[in-house]
Amino acid sequence: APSILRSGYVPLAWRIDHLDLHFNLDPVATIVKSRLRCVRNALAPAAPLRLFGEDIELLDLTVNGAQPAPGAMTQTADGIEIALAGESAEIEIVTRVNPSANTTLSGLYLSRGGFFTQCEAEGFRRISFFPDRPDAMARFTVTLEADAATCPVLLSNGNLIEQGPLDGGRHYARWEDPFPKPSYLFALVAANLVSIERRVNTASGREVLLQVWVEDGNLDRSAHAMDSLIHSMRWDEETFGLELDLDRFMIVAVSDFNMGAMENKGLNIFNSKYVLAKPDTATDVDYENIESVVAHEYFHNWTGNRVTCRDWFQLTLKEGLTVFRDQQFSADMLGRMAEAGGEAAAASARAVKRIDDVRVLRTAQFAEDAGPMAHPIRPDSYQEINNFYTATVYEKGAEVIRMLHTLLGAEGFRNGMDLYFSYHDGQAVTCDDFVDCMAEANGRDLDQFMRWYGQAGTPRVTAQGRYDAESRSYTLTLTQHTPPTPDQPDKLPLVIPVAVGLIGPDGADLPLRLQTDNHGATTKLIELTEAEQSFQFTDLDFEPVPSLLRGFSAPVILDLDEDDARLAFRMAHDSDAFNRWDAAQRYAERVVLALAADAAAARPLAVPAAFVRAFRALLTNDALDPAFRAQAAALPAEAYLLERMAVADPAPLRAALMALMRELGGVFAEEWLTLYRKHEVTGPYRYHPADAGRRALRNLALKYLAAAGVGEGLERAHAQFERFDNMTEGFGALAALVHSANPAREAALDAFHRRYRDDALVLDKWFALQAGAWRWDAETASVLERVRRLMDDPGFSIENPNKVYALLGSFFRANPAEFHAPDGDGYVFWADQVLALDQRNPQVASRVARALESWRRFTPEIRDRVGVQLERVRSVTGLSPDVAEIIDKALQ
Ligand code: DPP
Ligand code: ZN
Repeated sequence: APSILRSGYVPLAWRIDHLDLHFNLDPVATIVKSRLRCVRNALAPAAPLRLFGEDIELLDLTVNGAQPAPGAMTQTADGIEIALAGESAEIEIVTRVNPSANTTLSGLYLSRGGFFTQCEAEGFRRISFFPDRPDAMARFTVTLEADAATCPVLLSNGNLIEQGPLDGGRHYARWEDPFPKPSYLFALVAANLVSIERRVNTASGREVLLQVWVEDGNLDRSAHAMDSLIHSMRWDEETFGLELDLDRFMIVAVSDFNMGAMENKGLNIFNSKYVLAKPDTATDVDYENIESVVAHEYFHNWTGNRVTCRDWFQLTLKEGLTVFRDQQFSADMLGRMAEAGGEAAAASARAVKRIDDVRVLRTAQFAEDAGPMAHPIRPDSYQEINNFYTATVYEKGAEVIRMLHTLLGAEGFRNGMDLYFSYHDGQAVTCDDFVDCMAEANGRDLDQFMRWYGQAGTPRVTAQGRYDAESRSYTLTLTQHTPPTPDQPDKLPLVIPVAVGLIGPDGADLPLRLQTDNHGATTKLIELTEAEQSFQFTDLDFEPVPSLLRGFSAPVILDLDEDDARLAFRMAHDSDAFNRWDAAQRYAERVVLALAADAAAARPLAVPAAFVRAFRALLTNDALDPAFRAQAAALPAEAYLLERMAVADPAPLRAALMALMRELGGVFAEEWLTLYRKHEVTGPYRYHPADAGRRALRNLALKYLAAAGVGEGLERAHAQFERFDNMTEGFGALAALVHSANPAREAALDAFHRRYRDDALVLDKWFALQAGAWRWDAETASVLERVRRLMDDPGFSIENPNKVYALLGSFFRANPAEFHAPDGDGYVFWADQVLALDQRNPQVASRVARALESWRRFTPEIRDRVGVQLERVRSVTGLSPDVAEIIDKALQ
């Protein structure tokens, strides 16, 4: 497929100032009538009106009430063009679409008998012919007609202005959205749903109606989403002075959805996974995710909807910024809840949230940035925009915004945001427009900073320190280098904010004195802007231990030449919770990779005694918050470690991880059991970081104990599984049992299935757990065999994205040792599934396809086998552009 270039942007020749849509909804033949009022754009080169359309049938089209003149209308590869005379025109279009045949879940489709839409990025063209690009902003009026019995609820964007019955058992509703918006923010829902409602006042005293719509029977799972919505509204009012601008705001849960959720104006449509929660079906992590996704979509109302993207290359303008906003919100919420336990508890809750975010970044985004799909947060080209809803655009994009926040301070950042809305409210703009506002509001030159938007690849920062006893000074030399990425061989130095601390021999932070700044604070932000720079700290009586990049102040890989003793020291003393965790992870990584090298060379695996001592110190330090201890005592993710191996080799890595889990579980059996007893949570379930932290630590204890086969640990896991009343404990116990050689795990999996066989969301956990399971004994059948068998389970459906991600996604991404089993059967299975999915749903197929994009990092044996399957997929005719782009780039 041809690439679309960022440099190819041309402004719209015709603006659409109003769009009137009328839907006669029918499962197989929905009739869509649209009336567009077009106005010539005097600022753009003259051109015909260009309307995109895909998989829809054009029944009729008139221009100003008449058939277009002969030759005025032409068919193009992706729609139609109409030559228009004069300064304005009214176009009326009638199309027919078949929602029941739409398996792509993009455009108008059916889910469990209801009608739903998903239009971002380019789904609207699958509904009606339209200038379906984000800079075409129009005022929408929408009329829905549907069968009253099967679709009693009719929703669209904005305000409900009229509704009533029609002949033949049908009814209608008319909605009007007062704010101009691009077509990707259009939505409709016509289904049999029920809602919980709240009326609340905005900061300025306007009463607004909030609704969460779910299927009958799920009302008892919607309260948390509603609470999260109200918290999000309050937070945006307090933090950014941004208020809800509509009279009503709706969230709708749907079971079949490609992504997490969608911020359609006033009518957010959510994957039900990010709405529904009650204690016995949702874990603490589910509760946290729901809160943050509800916030994310709500925050888009300003950062995305009121001010939107000029073109899709600017996607990070709304996504990076909105992810940053939801991360800040969650940190504030968790910190606020934890405050009851004191200031330290609040700080720890915030740090744990930061650790979670960075884990995701380092695992998913760093890998992407080092592979064939590497792209800047603002890409220069794409073949299929759906492939660019990536960890880079979202998570690295959020880190770039965070760096602006760090460099400018909270107040400076807020001033920049205020200026951004004052200049651009109601517009479709670019990333430059945003950064320009930050620069102007703060009187700061951000030209060099803009390189973060244009350069792909994870920068590597190397630090070297030199202490001079005579001058009592410490010189820190930092260098930066960004490796080449596809199409970008050479990189320029970036602006990298580095938060620095220096630790004295007693473990306490030292006051920092730099020539340029003599405040004596214990953490100082320095700005690395050149390829190499030195910073001199003075008044130091001892050689300090540096703690760099505190709070993960920039999305870089930090290469620090630290010996084991220094890592153990920082693991015990670093006052920055993030860096303390990071020291533990670095130490564990070093140990695991050394064990993996031993395993590869068939040497015996022995865990170094110094690491065991450092681990004990961490485990038994009761001054540390349980949530933090759970984070620091968990081994780095297998996928992350694979990425850190010089040549990725899953089998010895798995052997190393198993050996380490067994060792740490066995050696510290008493410590784990003590922690388990001590941190029991009593009373009814509540979603609260203090309780969640204790449950996380206890579940981790069970996991280590089960891995080591400690009898009492397995008994505890069984007991917890037998009488759980919340999913965090129930699933934690089940996961521990599955994470062991204990034969009773099968009975536990069956019992769990019996209890939840009719609960789609809980069943997803059951599928994912088995697909991601390790094999603790040689007799167990291969996980591939199990995955194949589970595809026949009545609860599985290849048509439902959540099921595909739970079963196939977990196997391909979270179980490298089993997926990459030496027989190579995993790759044949992968290719079969990609090809089968591509027939139905290219977006889901492409996500699954991406599981092998980094194949060149693996051993020659693996590369040979994967290469054959990649070629096999590539040779199939009729691949979607989505999958074709991924496979092409992987093979380049
Ligand atoms: N725009 C959506 C979101 O990130 C993705 N479809 O919220
Ligand atoms: Zn978003």
